[in-house]
Amino acid sequence: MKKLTLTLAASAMMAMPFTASAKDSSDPIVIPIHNWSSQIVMSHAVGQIFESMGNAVEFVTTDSQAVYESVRMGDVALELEVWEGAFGASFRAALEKGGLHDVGDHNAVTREDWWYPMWTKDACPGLPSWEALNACADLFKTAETGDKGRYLDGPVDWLKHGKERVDALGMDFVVVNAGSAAALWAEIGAAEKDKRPVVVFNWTPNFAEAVWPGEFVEFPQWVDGCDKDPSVGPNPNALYDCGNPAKGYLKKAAWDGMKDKWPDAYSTLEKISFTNPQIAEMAKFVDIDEMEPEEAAAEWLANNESVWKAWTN
Ligand code: TMO
Repeated sequence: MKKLTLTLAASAMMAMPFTASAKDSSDPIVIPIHNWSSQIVMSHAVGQIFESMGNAVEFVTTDSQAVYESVRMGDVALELEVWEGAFGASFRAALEKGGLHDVGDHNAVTREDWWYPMWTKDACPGLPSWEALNACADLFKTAETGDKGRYLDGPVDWLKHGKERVDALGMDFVVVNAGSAAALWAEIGAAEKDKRPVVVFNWTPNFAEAVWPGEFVEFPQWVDGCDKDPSVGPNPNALYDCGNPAKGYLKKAAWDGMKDKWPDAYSTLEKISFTNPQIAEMAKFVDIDEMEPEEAAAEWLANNESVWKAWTN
């Protein structure tokens, strides 16, 4: 009797490898959360997808650069939004050390850079060139920045190197770091009333493009090495004398151990791919509709079952 059971179990197992894979660990899959809305909502959406497959999930708020070290060490299992412009350097550094890998790109094109709402161009018609912006620096003067223009950069952990760029290109701007993404939207919103010229850090895909028509400032085109080799870019003696990539990637990354520990979840992660409009909508649910991230994620999943169900089998 015992022997028969074993034989049945063995034959059942032999029939399985190409259908259901090995069972995922019951340990929670730890997903890192950062400080911009699409990443937070996407992380909850993917967490809810994993839960629908029977996995346990935990969220932890982490620094958006240090997270690559956390993924590499297996302290968190994955990262869902590796933006080339902001995180390419930290991601590549962690890849070289080993312990994490590239799980493929979302079907999205990203850009992160200096940006202005369209009314700014009425006051400075030579835009979007950075030289024209610089010639209009007076328009952006504030009490805080004296005789220089004010550029509101992202929170420091996004490492946009705005100050280095201003120095490298000899611009008449002072770089101020926003305390949060919300401070960027508040700056644009406040300027909108009297159509005051402003230039702030922004990115796409994001909800903002549906609210405020605008453009990115065109800096010297990004070339590989601009952040590593001073001779690359127009200033032979400086790093960061280029814009960010204008057609950047958006990648997924995972801890090397994820595949063995949670093979079903890993196989879903491989298939996950969000588009620009889907990512912008996730941000909109929070930044315009004022939903909580968990709620926004649930709403997105409820509206898009045919998209994500296909990733789970
Ligand atoms: C990393 N971010 C999308 C905020 O530029």
